[in-house]
Amino acid sequence: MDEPDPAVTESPPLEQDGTAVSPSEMGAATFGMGCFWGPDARFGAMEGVVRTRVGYAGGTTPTPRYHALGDHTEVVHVVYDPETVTYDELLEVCWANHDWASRAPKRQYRGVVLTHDDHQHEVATNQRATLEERTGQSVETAIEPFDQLFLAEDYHQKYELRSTPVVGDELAAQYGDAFVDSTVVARLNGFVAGHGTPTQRNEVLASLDLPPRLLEELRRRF
Ligand code: MHO
Repeated sequence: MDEPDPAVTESPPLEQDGTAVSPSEMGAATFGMGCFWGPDARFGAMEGVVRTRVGYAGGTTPTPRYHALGDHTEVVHVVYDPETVTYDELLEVCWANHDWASRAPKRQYRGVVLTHDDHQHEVATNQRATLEERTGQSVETAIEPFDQLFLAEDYHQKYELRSTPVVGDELAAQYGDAFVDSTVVARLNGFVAGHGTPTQRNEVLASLDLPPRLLEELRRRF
């Protein structure tokens, strides 16, 4: 198994594979929503999301790994273009796709919104208040300042796509080191999990320069 340096420093996100976007124009959002495989796919399919990564955050243990998490939690870390998708919208997807009303039995799977700045903190606390008012239930999901992301092992990144027969292995080989950070791979990971619209899927497939057999195989999957 690969053991990358777990402490992640921000490298420029990739807009379309290979095109660097200035990190200053991008927003980052981090959510703990239970097992991180599902949120990785869900956010990856969203327009405006330029990169997803899964990792461990929200704790103090120095170098968490999947089998030695310490006090960290599984999170999805999203880099997004604020001109296309807002933090409010990402956060709504977060509430709608995890069990915010219960306390997870393990800290590994707790609900947590890790905010990157004051604006995010304000949006998160406002949305939490609205949710409680609307439902009459209290929110157990924590809202805490983001500190650091420890990148999860390769086999957890884009898990849905990676574990799709044939295409997973072939795309991982095609993309190599770019697999984890690629916008297109994030979309495909979402599509194989059933997310995205037919228009979106066709657009992405049409933009891909892949062997016809691989494209055919992808089409069969969504
Ligand atoms: N359902 C999975 C959870 C893995 S997730 C990355 C399992 O039973 O192992 O924690």
